[in-house]
Amino acid sequence: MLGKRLCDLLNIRYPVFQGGMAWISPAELAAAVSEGGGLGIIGAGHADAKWVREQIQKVKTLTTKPFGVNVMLLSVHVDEIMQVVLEERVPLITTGAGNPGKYIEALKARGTRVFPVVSSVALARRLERLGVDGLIAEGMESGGHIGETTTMALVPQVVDAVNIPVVAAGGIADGRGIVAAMALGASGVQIGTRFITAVECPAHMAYKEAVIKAGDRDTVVTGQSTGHPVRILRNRFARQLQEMEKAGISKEELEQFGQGKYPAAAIHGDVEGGSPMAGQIAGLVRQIEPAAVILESIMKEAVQVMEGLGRQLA
Ligand code: TUI
Repeated sequence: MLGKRLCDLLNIRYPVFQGGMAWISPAELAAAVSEGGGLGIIGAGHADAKWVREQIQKVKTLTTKPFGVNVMLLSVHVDEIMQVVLEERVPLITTGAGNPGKYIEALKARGTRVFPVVSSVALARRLERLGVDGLIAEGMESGGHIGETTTMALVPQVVDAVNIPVVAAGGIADGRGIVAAMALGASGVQIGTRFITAVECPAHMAYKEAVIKAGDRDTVVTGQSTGHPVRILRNRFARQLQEMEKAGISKEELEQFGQGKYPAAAIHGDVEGGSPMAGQIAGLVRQIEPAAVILESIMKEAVQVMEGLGRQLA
């Protein structure tokens, strides 16, 4: 069975984490993914602690299966959110956009498993020493805030550097991607972009349609010059940002211009003027389907691909 070690550790059926995407991964999506056999994850993003507590309490009413919370470490609410996670005894957290080192001891003491996202071997090693339960090695194919290394290159290097389970993220949206990640030594995968088009995902329909319409070259990385590289669907906002960067506009003004642009796209549907984050694998996403159907079809495909490969090599 694929990913058995991770499934046994976390008490889940399929070794698939749903990426905890800011604004568009509330309790409904997380519960649908967990009910479907994966690990549903509430995306805290920039939300405050009260919202995060409400979502955790709601997910507990919607499923008895394990779930997670993604804590975005650049959030101004991060300390209060960690407090809520402790109080609510969340089974697992993932972290993004920073080093969660100072929170690990308290989380472990409460039995919350910690799977930080890393984009480098150095941080992976440091966090293993601090006692995290696993890592998510996220390549630059991902949507949103990214590192510099591709999934193909990052995953085997992180796998070789540590002795804890590694979940691969970035550029994975189907069964082939799952098998490829496992071949690189990953124990599981994290999928974000494909779940934007899940029926249970509250992303605006225009955002879902933009993901479905996107082709292989339709994402760009914004914010390189401000030190916060963020991959989004290619649009007017990205072109405007690029022009401002070329014109030498200050970092502060660029960041100001980017403020609030993600909810504008994700929730209000302004996919041209906003910042619709998506990974390079958007070109592979074709339809709106329930989360459970996505999980069943990618796992069925993964098993078929594995069997096919076995026959080719035998
Ligand atoms: O976090 C993400 N993806 C995100 S977060 C986000 S919200 C945001 N808003 C404005 C600016 C930036 C972000 C949208 N998408 N993915 C996980 C991830 N974490 N990718 C890369 C990293 C990362 C980067 C550096 C993790 C650790 C890290 O370490 C820095 C250090 O302290 O060593």
